[in-house]
Amino acid sequence: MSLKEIITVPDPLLRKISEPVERVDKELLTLLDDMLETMYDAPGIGLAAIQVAVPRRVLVMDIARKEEPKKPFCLINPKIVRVSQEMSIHDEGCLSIPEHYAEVERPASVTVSYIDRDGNEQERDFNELLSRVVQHEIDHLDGKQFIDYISKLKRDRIVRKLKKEARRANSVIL
Ligand code: GNR
Ligand code: NI
Repeated sequence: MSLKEIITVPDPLLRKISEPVERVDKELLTLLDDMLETMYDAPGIGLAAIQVAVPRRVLVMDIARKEEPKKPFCLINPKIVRVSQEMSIHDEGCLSIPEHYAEVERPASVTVSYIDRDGNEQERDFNELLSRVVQHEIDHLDGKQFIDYISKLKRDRIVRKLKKEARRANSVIL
């Protein structure tokens, strides 16, 4: 297992539409393990493959608290097949948009079809925080980020700050 580097805005890779996985093989299972390790290390409660620069439709999640046993989810080729009419507003953050948060309105619950790490087709309802995270991660697979839901003014301000930080980080190395 190994830690992967998490890419951040404005890396253009984050806008890429990820490709479906064709088979669940050893290489994919290693990617999933590396993603889980990277997510726990960050720490975060979700991670999409594109955030570690792999344009494949896979995501991992775990919303268990530090003191609770781990409860990892690995979803391959996830697809939202049903959304609730009820909506919910919640503060979101993103490991690829460090230190910025915004309220986002999304369906309160969703039903997602996916392939699990044993290669079996699954369909599952997600509510509350897991619903929030699974929608956030599936957005990443389509090149979308939570800042796409906020005003252009707020989005531009966040992107400008992150660009400035990226320049600063680069010049420290150079
Ligand atoms: O760690 C994360 N927390 C979070 C909080 C509210 C809504 C979504 C998330 S996902 C985020 C990790 C991440 O960036 N996943 O893509
Ligand atoms: Ni994110």
